[in-house]
Amino acid sequence: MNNLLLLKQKNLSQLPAEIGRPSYDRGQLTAGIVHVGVGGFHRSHEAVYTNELMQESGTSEWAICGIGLRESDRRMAEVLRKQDYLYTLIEKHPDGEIENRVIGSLVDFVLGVDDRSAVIDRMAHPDTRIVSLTITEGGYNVDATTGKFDFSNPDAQHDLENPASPRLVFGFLTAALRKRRDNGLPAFTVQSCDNIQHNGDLTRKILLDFANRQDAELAKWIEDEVSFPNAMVDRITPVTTEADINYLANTFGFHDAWPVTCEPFCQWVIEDNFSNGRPEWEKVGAQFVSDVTPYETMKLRLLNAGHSVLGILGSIFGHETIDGCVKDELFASYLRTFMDVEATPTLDAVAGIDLDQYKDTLIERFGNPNIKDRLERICLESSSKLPVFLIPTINDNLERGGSIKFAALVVAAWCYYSDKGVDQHGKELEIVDELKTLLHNAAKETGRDKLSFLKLKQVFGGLAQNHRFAEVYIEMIDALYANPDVSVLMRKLLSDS
Ligand code: CS2
Repeated sequence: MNNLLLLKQKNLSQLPAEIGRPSYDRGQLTAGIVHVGVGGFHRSHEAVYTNELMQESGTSEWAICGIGLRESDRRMAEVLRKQDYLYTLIEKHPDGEIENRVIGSLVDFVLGVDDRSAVIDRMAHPDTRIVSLTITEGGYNVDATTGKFDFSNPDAQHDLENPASPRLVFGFLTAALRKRRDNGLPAFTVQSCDNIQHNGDLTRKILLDFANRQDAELAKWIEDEVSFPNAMVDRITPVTTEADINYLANTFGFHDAWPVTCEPFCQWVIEDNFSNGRPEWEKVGAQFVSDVTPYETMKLRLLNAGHSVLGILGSIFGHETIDGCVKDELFASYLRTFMDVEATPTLDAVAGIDLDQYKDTLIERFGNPNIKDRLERICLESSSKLPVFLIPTINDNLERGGSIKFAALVVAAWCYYSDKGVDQHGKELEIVDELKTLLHNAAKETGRDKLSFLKLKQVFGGLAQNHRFAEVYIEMIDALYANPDVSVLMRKLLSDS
């Protein structure tokens, strides 16, 4: 590694010609966007759209300052600082073609655990016009039973008592907005980029709940001045591996400690509702619409739920990646049937989109053999994903008398997975979930009470009380606990349908 060129601003001109790089002057940029949660997805999506825009139009006011609020963000902060905030985007096509380019839209990074007031100052800076978020589905601190801000979280109590040194993103947003108001600055837009239905509306509601408890007058100002556009975001971005780092080193002779790998497909549909200006992302492929609802429902219920179907069933079966699942005919046909029979009937028509074609494309995207999207990533934090991706489809089908069995098997398999923590061959599954212990404790009671897992209200709401669902679910539980080879049940459901 010693003789490798390091990815840095001063070395950009020495990179091999086939590596794309910023042609704009990074020294002239100001950070109009402050982004909380700089992981793979932000770096394959918003940062890329913004990079393309700067490349195309020469705009200089919308560079991005990254923010990390957790100790686990320290490595990203360090890597980016060493690389002048540059990183490589490795776009992998299904035919084996790979396009590489260095992205230059990130220009700074503030690590909140080291300096909380620096985060507030950055958000309150006159240059900042948008604060965007990828804090994951679980990061919104929603109390699942009330749908409101969860004040029982100890960090929320801390934030109420220590407004100048908060821990949760909502504490930071409140403190920064207070500072802007007091300094006579316009509010920024808060732009969620997470996979949540009406992500902007939810962010608004949760932030107002919190701000109201702290300072009702400020909450009123936020209500009047801050925009929260809803958006649908999409680009499959697997976890970066050593192999990605080695690929750049071995093929092109430079060292990037944390590149991002992704598929070529990319989509961003945004409601055009910004309080303090916005980049012209439509010039580089984003779509601005007045109502994003049908797009987000389509994506959450087909793509994200499709991932969860494969992730949970595939994990128990012993598959390792999404492309591995869709190469297996049984899994591919189960996925398509779930989409056609259970998810699609709950969707509204989407202007300009043919749903059959959308599903075909999804299956092609999932099958991209060069995107090794591991099922561990898909199953990560299932307890905050399934309530958004899958359970609304079940509830809609219960209401409309539609099919529920394909989704019910996923829930039953999730119970088995949480209970045993191994696949059908006894191989350990690494479960990473905020509610891991709760899920495990409920699932392991299944022998005594077949509905114990389903009774977890914070995940399933009132599903256990629904007789039709409970009956189908119990049938699946019985079958799965008798024989954990999930493919037998999958085959049976497909042949019955
Ligand atoms: C995945 C998403 O987290 C998940 O379970 O479904 O990360 C998915 O890859 C992205 O939303 C694609 O846009």
